[in-house]
Amino acid sequence: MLRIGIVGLGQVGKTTLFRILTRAHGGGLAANRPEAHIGVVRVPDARLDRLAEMYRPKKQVYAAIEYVDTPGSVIELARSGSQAQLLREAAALAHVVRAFDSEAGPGPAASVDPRRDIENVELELILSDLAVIEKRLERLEKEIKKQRNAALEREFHVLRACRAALETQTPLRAVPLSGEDEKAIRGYTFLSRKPMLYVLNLGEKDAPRANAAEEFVQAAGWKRRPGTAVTAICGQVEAELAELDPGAAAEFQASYGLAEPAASRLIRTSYELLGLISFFTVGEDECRAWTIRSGSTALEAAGEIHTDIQQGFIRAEVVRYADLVAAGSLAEARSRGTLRLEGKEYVIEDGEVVHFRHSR
Ligand SMILES: Nc1nc2c(ncn2[C@@H]2O[C@H](COP(=O)(O)OP(=O)(O)O)[C@@H](O)[C@H]2O)c(=O)[nH]1
Ligand SMILES: [Mg+2]
Repeated sequence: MLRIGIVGLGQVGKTTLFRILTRAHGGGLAANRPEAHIGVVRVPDARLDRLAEMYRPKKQVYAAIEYVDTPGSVIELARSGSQAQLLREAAALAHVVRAFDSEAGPGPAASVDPRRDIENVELELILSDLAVIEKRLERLEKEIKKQRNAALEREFHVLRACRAALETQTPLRAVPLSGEDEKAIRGYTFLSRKPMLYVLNLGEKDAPRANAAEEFVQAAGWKRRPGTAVTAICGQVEAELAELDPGAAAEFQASYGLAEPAASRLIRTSYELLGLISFFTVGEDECRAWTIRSGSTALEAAGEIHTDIQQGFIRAEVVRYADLVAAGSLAEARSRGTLRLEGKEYVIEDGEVVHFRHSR
């Protein structure tokens, strides 16, 4: 399962966010490590809810992501060899940035300055990657002198290009690499290459603006960088929301002018940032959302469900979510011609309902 690391300076609301996500979204602690908490969080999806209303299945299964709460400050983690592993294992990082006033500010820099905090953390990730690259380049140079080796030479050139970028303080996620080049350095799990979700943790008075993270971005004059996304949340308010039963929560939410819990939006944004989409399978036993990378083929999607379905793949019956809802059933969608038969190479789109025909 894909894992997202919740990182940030100390006392910015990382654990608060972790609790909100795991409590309000069907989460549970998947594992307990002394140094970290890992929680499985389901991806809210109104489309799946609607499909379940149609089919009344015995089971309804949402897509899920893992979040890991990291201790202390991400700066210490990045500097410490052993603890940096927590960061390396993550497919993406969610950087909680303090935008609320508090007595217990994050260390010596007690003032609220999201842009400064973002840049400090970015710099730390860049320095961490630079240290790894410097060491590796030294060794590679010697090895290449001893014997010609195309793979090592490719790695050498890619790392040199990466180093050049880092030296101008460009994070590696902003460096475009070909598929082959990306493969050559994938094993390093560079920290500045991980997709980054900035989570502005707003004060209570800004809670109604939590839907408008873009406004904050523009006000702060940030340039949008590749591989990043921004969302806002009010940790305090959301923590209270997560404690309430659904009816009271809806009222409380409305009183803050919020259309939906910011946590739902945050989870969806994480999902999009990772380039993930959902397709659905439906039936009386189970209605389920499956996670695939955008651009995946029908054959790859089949493999997500079961290798037997992939190996015995015959055809995929595909209908868009809205067309299925309009038709009311797969049979009716078929007679309306909105249900299509597709082959192995068909690229699945977000929200499609798929039924695999297979020979096993
Ligand atoms: N005022 C305010 N306080 C918050 C908010 N989010 C977290 N806090 C407080 O900030 C402190 C640190 O929060 P915590 O989640 O433990 O931060 P961590 O060190 O990053 O894990 C706690 O006292 C929280 O109650 C918020 O949105 N507004
Ligand atoms: Mg904490």
